[in-house]
Amino acid sequence: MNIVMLAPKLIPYIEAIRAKHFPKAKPFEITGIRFDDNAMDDKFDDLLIFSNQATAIISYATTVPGKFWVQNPMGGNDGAAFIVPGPYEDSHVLGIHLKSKPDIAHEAWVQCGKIKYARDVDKDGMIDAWEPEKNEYGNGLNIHRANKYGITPNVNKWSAGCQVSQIAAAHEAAIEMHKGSMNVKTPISYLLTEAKDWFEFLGTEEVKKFILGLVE
Ligand SMILES: [Ca+2]
Ligand SMILES: [Ca+2]
Repeated sequence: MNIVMLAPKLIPYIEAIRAKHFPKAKPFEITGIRFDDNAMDDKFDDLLIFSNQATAIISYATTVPGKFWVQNPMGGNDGAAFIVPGPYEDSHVLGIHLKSKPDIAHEAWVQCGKIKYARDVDKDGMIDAWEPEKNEYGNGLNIHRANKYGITPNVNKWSAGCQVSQIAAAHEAAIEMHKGSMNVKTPISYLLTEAKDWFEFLGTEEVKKFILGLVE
């Protein structure tokens, strides 16, 4: 299936929002937008934007874990990990997601820097104010795809805290974009935003509608 959403007109907005957090732009960047903090619906209702200076690839995605891992935290942890919105400089590098599981393993962006996250200790699928944030390294909060082909309907087990693209073709196209834009051994910087962060740049509160409206 070939459903890759390209939005070159999004580039000035991405540059503006990223310039608030990063001193220098990189030739390839990943920006997430969390629209819905609630993990219990198992929906790919967030967006991941992969961009170089010329164009952006948009994929429907999740930036929160799926219900299964909320209720059954991975590795005996007290709650599923939710990345805290914010800028993460040199946070990911191109590599293999879940190298140890050949049936799932695939090329993706693996965590190589510090990423702040919170654990959903009461397992309600949301991060509450009392659930403390951590600042940790090497926790495998990767940026990868769901099913190898097509469009995966629900999050299910695909995210225990990773940022996951719903559209396989968009993930593949983004990897090609990365390889064509810069040395893939150099880490890239992930920025996780929320819809409200975009209001001042877009001039509308209908952030998702506006961004998808830029797709060519
Ligand atoms: Ca959701
Ligand atoms: Ca909670």
